Amino acid sequence: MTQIEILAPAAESTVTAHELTAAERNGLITVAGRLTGPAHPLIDSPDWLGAAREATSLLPRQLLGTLRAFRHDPGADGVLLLRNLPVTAGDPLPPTPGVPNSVERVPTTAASVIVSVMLQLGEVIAFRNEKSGALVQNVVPVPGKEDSQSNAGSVLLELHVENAFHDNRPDYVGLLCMREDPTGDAKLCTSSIRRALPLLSEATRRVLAEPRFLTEPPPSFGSLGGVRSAHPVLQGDLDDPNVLVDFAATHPLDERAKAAMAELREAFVETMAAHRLRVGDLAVVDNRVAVHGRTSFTPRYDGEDRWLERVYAHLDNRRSRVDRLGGGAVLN
Ligand SMILES: O=C(O)CCC(=O)C(=O)O
Ligand SMILES: [Fe+2]
Repeated sequence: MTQIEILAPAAESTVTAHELTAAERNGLITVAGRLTGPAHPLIDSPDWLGAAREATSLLPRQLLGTLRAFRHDPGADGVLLLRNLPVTAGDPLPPTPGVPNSVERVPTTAASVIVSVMLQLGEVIAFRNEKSGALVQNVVPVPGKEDSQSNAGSVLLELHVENAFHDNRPDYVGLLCMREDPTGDAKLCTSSIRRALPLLSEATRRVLAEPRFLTEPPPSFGSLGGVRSAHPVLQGDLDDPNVLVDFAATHPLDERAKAAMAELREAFVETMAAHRLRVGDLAVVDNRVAVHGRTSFTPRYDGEDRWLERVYAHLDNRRSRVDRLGGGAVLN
């Protein structure tokens, strides 16, 4: 889409949040304690990920139940909002990183928490051509990148399925708030196809279910992104389909397909939930059922800007084996 309209969410999120009790929060600090500290290997090493896989079964019982239920059915919104997660073990948070492609290599409380939670949903993965293949990535505004359609930008980030072009895109995207946007303007926006579908005409649904769309890889993937073939935007059972679209990277192949995509975007905007994430909020987006984006905001680059940590997970490690060199967690 060439013309990017304003995402102007009417109200705060109506997505049900699961707030951890003080005891559950302490339970998470204990789990993170098993994975943090100078004696531990770096996050991207097989040893650390193995330790995190062992630690994940020690998460508080109720949280395990909530995650299992979400995996079974992501609900009408396709988003799970967890609140009151620890992001430090009491020590002060460092300044928000302000450099391109910033990632977390040393296991911190926050990194241990988000990885332990995401490991309950699937296998934690990353992409070699994105943020150097690091499993825990920082989502921060970067000077000079203001206008980019990436998470380093601060202009409106269009609604998208994460890595929509990739055959083995993540099934879940976890975004943990480390520091709130001091201006309050930056909001994670999510829309689900389950809420949008009833707003679409029968004819539009049929067009969206045909292979009349092409999705480009982001420039960072270079030639390894490969040439992808035309795909439908709605996939599977048309009564409850999966969605595959990125409104900044998916191109309709004809006029009718273009109109159908525009109608879909309108339906998404109408049914959108906007989340002003607070410290310790973890939004998990089901990347088959929901799209996400972000409103525009004005960074200050003073170390106090909005800061999220992001981790991907997917469900079928065998399905993706062909893309994971050596059987590791990083996909080509
Ligand atoms: O900044 C946000 O709220 C979302 C950014 C995003 O789409 C991402 O990191 O995948
Ligand atoms: Fe995203």
